[in-house]
Amino acid sequence: MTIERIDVDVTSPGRNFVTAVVTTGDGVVGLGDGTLNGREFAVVSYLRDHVAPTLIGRDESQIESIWQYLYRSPYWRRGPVTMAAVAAIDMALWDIAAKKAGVPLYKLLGGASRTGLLSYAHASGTTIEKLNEAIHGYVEQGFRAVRIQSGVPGLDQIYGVHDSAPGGKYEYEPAGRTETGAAMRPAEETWDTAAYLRHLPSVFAAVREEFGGDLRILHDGHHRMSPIEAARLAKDIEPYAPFWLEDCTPGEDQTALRLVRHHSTTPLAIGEVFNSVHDYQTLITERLIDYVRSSATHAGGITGLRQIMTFAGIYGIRSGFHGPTDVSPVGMAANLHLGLALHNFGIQEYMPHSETTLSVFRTSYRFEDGLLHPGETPGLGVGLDREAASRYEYQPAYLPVNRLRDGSVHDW
Ligand code: GCO
Ligand code: MG
Repeated sequence: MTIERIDVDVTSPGRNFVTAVVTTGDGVVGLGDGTLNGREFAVVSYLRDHVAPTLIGRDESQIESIWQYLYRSPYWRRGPVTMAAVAAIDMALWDIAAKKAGVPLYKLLGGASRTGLLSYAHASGTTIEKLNEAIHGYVEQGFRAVRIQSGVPGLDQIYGVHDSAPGGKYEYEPAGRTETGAAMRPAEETWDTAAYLRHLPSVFAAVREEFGGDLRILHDGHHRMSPIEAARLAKDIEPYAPFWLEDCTPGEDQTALRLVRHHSTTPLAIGEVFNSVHDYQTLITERLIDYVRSSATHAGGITGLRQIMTFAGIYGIRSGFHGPTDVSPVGMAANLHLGLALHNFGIQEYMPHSETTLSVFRTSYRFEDGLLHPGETPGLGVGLDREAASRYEYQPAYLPVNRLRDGSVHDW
């Protein structure tokens, strides 16, 4: 059969999502996530104006060939916008292939290599006490791994930190905006790396003391440190046996991690802003990381992410796929099907979507006893209620900007 039409849906049930809806001549519909937080319409235009017209009438079962065509034919390769668009189409084609085969997608990717995917939750608190309270909540829900982010004395709002109501849902969403007259800008935060480096080891110490050695604890440095600062942090938290330290330096400088590795055995994870296997070349061949942080949504879909994981597998590097709420339920399902099938799976980030989001995207994945499972529905197992989706109009929103105390722009 062939691709008959490609629609690109934009909806904002709680936050913005971009979804490619691919329909074949025999009426099978596949979904693909192309959400790029804060740059959604760049992907929409790439898909609508430049990709969709070239694919009508193509054999939808030629997934690899179409991936290579979209990657190589425009001449301009890689980049987050391009690769999110490639991802949206690739996921939709895999969804169609598995629906036609009548099997959950993981069965086309090699079948289940495990019973479920170890997952980590986001725990945070403005103080160590509130953080510990949040961790207790997740442990009670069955999580065996948590990411810990804590407030830093002297700094106001910072990345990843939010107090949730005791027992309540964690719905931290950094994308927003400020409006003054005609101007619409991202919010601004103030950052001080020295204050953070002084405080964080005490957070790790307190969490280990409260929860003992079994709980896996992770932390996201969110690109803010220089290589030598990151080396110091990795060394200072090493006694508390972190599961990983994520994005300790800005990812585009692959060689920065040599210095961090040189000083510490803290496992490192990087790559949520990467979009191709080439972004990982040095990191993988020099064994500078332990976990790949890409998502199917931002790394060219299942085909792109699988390339990365095949390469990483040769070096014993495992997956830790990106799963924040700006990866849609469709993108999350793609991560889960691939993760279940991969040999070198490590852990999966799990930030549950809001009830509003889940009233539009109907999922069949499940979380039980600390493990996620993609479910047995044929395809990706996610349905999009397009009628409900059309009621949630796009809301312009941007990730915050970070400034040092003297006003200079810093990495957020
Ligand atoms: C994570 C990420 C996210 C990003 C977000 C940006 O580890 O989950 O760092 O929280 O900030 O995906 O859109
Ligand atoms: Mg991160």
